[in-house]
Amino acid sequence: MCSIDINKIKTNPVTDKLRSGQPSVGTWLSLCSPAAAETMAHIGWDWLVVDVEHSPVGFDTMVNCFRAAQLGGAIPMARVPWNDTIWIQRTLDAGALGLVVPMVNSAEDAQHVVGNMKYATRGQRSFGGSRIAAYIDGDYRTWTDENLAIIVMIETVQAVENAEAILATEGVVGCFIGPNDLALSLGIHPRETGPGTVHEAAMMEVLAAAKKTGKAAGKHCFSAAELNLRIKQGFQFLALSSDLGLMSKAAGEEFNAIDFSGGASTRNEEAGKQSLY
Ligand code: 3PY
Ligand code: MG
Repeated sequence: MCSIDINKIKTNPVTDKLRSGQPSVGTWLSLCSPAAAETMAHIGWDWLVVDVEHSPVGFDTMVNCFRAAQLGGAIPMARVPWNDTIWIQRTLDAGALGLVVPMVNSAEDAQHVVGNMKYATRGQRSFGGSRIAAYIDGDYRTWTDENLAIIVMIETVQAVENAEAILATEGVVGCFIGPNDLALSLGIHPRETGPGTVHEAAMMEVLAAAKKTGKAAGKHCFSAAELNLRIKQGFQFLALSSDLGLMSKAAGEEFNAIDFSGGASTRNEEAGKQSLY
């Protein structure tokens, strides 16, 4: 038989890094494209999150994005559309090695996430196998106990108030701040954020809760400059933009660098600025 060597996954490097206090950086996949996922995986990100909450990705395409991410060497993850038993179970069975779960507002919500991601007796995930089990070094069922990256989103005022209880929930590996929804919940525009704002103060409260509970705090960042600052502050699970955002930004910058004096096209000051991520 002729075969190629596909290394088995021993532990989840994302979970390992977060538990040992290191930063772990990835990006979002919003383009619904396995080809984009594969290209992104080769860049070197630790993980790639398929955004099933805010992109029009279909289930089959999500699975192909997981395959492409893994082939390129990135840990395949997803953001499920909601804290929902069926979505969590099906997405894990489809091959995600970690989930980002939106709108987790209380310890009870966090327990719901953990319970749905763990098999009995730690939780109530039904055991039907997962396509990624074939790539795990060992028994997938027991591997998941310690290795799935369980990331809960803190993106409302209520969640900030409950951050310590949410993060203290057994099984939660870390949290991820959604800056846009947090801004809306605070009653401000998503652009009215940054140093000196109520938004920044709320984020620092979440970071303090993470430090107190020994869990990882994270955030969606808009630029590498911001991401570098967040690492210095102690944030760990950090996303930089998305495939869509990065493509749009790069294309906009290149487009506007064209010499339009001969009338080839018209400069577009808004190019590349439409997408937040
Ligand atoms: C938000 O900004 O609300 C997000 O969910 C980012 O991922
Ligand atoms: Mg959000």
